[in-house]
Amino acid sequence: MTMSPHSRRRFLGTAALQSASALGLGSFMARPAGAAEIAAGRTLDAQAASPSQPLAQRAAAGPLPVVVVGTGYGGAVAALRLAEQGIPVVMLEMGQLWTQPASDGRLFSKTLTPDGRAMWFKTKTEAPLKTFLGLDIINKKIPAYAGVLDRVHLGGIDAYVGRGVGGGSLVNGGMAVTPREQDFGQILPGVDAGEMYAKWFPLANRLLGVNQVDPAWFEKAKCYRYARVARDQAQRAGYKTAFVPTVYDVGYLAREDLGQVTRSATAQEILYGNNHGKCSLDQSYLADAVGTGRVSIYTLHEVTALRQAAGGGYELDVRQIDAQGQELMRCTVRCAKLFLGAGSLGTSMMLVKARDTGGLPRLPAAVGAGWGHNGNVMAARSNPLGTSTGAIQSTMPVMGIDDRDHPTRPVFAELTPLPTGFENGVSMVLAITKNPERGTFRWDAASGQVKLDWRLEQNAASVAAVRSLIDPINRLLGTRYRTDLFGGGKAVADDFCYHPLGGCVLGQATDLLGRVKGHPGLYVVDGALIPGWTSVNPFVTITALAERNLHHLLREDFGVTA
Ligand code: FAE
Repeated sequence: MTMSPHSRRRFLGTAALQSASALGLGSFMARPAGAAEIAAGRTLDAQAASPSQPLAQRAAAGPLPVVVVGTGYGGAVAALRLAEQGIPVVMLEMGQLWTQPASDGRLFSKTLTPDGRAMWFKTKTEAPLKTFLGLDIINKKIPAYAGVLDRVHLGGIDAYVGRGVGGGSLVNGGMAVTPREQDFGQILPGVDAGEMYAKWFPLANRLLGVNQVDPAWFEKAKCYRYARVARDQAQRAGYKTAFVPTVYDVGYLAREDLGQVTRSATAQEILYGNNHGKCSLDQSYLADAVGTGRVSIYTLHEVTALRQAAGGGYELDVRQIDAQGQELMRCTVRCAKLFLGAGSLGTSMMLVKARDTGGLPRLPAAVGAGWGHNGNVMAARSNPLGTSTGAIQSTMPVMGIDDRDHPTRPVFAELTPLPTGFENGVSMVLAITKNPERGTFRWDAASGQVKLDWRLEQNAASVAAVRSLIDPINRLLGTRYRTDLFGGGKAVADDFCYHPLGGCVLGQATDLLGRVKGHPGLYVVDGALIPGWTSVNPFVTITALAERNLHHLLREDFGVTA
């Protein structure tokens, strides 16, 4: 058997990520293996992962060349591209590795019977839907544990984020949408669109494993009845619709629909993790990164503070916990170069704290500014009596109402399921609207925390936009908004978002490659760079931008010549 260098690396990295979890390693890297071993399939045993030296020991030996904080999209791209140039990388991730089933045979808990794996140290789940028919039957009590989904309360709005090796890729809806080229200039002014669409978007799509359902299959799939119903209604109201690409394996999904494989998307799984079918980052970029043999990942290691190191580079205070939240260790790590990939919230909050409490006092005022939520709002409608939306609904949306050409309120509204497992007659959307409002993170000395200045009223433009899209459908069909789902009688859910973006905006807090202004060796690589809106779901853009930035940074700051 011969393997290309890329498949060999992916194979080795996947094996290491799986066996690290089986061995219960909180820090690990791939054991370098010879081609003969790989060809013989012998790396898929428990030896494929080697425990990394404990972080405190490693830190005591001197400064590390590169630390990457966070293992989401931006962090994963940075780790892969640095490591394949021969640079050793330490990744610090506050969440767990999710690659080995627990004693019930599952990686993640079931959506309708969640346990501690569902959420990050909550004692009750906090799902986007609060009630059904006004009844408090959705959220369940769970033990506090280092689970995979967090809902961060930011005052005027809550934001959902993923916690674990793979960040948001572990919990997201897999919608992998490249923005239209004609919108790109408004999203990331200053970035060469020609280069992005010729090189970095195609590369990101390929490595993320983006695929699309076969339109003919979609027309007959049981699990997309809900989407066909909503699409047909939208088209009758005069709207355009479009297929939405996904990182869920559409071949697997087709077999689920036929009942041939273990169900995941068709068994309500999404927010608390998919046990099958989805190509999360631990199966793509992170597997490739770990497969280089140069990337160590330290899980349940949270960075709590940053500062300038005497004599150059950066110092990080790190806290290690166990999965029950018990503190195991604290240490300080020094590094020459620091890549922040902790997500819009994580990266922005870390930097604002560092600026305003003296760790990095010269950080620009633009750090913490320009936060937005991609105009995310959800809304649901009833359907005419007797309309079947299907008892089994795929959680992976693959169709959207495309009203991005509207002159005053562009909207892309993905048709999302309400996967209760029984006929519920609801049609729901996750809308991405263009909302000009922005929030700012600031240090609050009284609470000793970073807060986001964002008021609920700042969502008014998004609520108005989605209502203006859906009202005509309701008028046409004689249907109504469902006000029994989001709490407080709301027709449009405007108090949470899935797409926090910005806080360290490209070209404002950083230069046009993500270098933090005035701080050599400090880089932002994640959604914090995106100025609050991407016109579509953001992870493809975050990944492609990170690919572009790393390509140029390696040449300009790391002396890579090829
Ligand atoms: P992210 O993926 O959030 O990764 C950051 C990582 O850093 C996480 O693993 C954190 O645990 C870790 N971290 C944070 N702070 C620290 C610290 N102090 N120390 C150590 N580690 C830390 O960042 N986007 C789409 O494009 N399509 C979708 O269908 C979609 N659906 C979504 C559904 C849900 C429920 C959620 C939560 C998000 C969804 N998103 C979707 C958004 C998408 O997942 C998100 O934009 C990206 O994950 C952001 O990528 P980043 O690299 O910025």
